[in-house]
Amino acid sequence: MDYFLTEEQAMIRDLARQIAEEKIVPVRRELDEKEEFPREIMKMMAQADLFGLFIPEEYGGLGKGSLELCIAVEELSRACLGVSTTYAANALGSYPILLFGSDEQKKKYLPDIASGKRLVAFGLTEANAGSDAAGIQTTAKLTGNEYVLNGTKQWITNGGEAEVYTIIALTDKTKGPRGASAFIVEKGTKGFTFGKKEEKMGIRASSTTELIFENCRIPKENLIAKEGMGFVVAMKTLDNSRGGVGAQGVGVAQGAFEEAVKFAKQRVQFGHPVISFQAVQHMLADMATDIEAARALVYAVARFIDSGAKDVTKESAMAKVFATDVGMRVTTNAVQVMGGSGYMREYPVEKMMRDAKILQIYEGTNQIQRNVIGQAITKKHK
Ligand code: COS
Repeated sequence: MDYFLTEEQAMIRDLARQIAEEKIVPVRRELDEKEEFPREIMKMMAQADLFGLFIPEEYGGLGKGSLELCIAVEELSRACLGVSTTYAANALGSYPILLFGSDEQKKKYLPDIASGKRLVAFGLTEANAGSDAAGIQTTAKLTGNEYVLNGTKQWITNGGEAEVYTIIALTDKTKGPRGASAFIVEKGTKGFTFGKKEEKMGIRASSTTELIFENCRIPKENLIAKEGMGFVVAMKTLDNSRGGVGAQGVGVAQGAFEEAVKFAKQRVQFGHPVISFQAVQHMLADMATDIEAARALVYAVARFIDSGAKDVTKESAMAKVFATDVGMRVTTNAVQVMGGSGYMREYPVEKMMRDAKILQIYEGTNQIQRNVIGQAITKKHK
């Protein structure tokens, strides 16, 4: 379907697709099996200016928006969700600075993010604060000119690999979500270490670790916005990035669908290619329809965000929940269409199905997204 992309948006799509097909597809299985971080691929993406897409021109980026980022994320996800997660989590980690940082903070960090020199990670989740994000226990205490951080963040994408971390911690334990604040912490700061690299079901090329803060002192200038604004920074960050998770769902679904069609044309049973059977065609028809609907919603929400709309909470949750459910459904059905072959590691769809599962979990489970949408509807109609 024609999504009326500008010439520039089509160029971004073609560039990301070329990198995906030439550089990612040949190594994705190896990266998955060895749980290897895609450092070389990140370098190539940096050379292609893909890290600068969403960074304003005045800070060394290309000044594009959510739609361009979603287009790039979709193409990378069509090849490998492990790689696209690394790339998308960098944007997630950058949003607190981009949306709420001071001019000094932006000048200090955004140019290196735009060039791909420094990778970013976002640290909100803790052992006892997943869906209940306001339940974090990591603290940040102002002592003289420094904040002292204590606590542990869990399951942080790009952990250990990123140079810059945007962290949500409590500056006032008595105030609940209103006692949270956002900070920038650089790798190498004394008292900031990493836990072991997690072993995951999917997206195994991406790095996931704990972030451990033990009397970690950071300059007070590293506070983002004001004390007490941390929960809002986190929520607005997620509002801006959840569409990108939707784009991951579209991309992985597209990749799996193409594999299933290719296979169904070649596989002969009962004397005919299996694609000639109506049972298979109906599955492929549903998969193709799901993908178009998800892409249309993700692009529409990205355009809505780029229009400067103030409140995109409900819409970004809708894009995330719909497109990632599609990602899971389509990858599962791609395995089904390919039968025994689909289940074998020789073909890429078993990896795609394993990878897709995380999309229904991270950046807020799909149950939480439905809560968010439900709360927005309730608020509007009360
Ligand atoms: N934008 C701006 N402010 C927001 C907001 C948003 N999208 N969502 C919530 N807030 C504000 C609320 O307005 C409220 O402010 P006040 O205290 O001034 O009224 C405050 O934040 C707390 O909101 P709420 O009471 O809704 O918080 P809950 O503790 O009930 O949180 C949700 C519920 C669903 C919002 C939250 O826990 C959530 O999104 N969980 C999933 C977290 C997640 O995505 N984790 C993944 C980590 S990153 S991979």
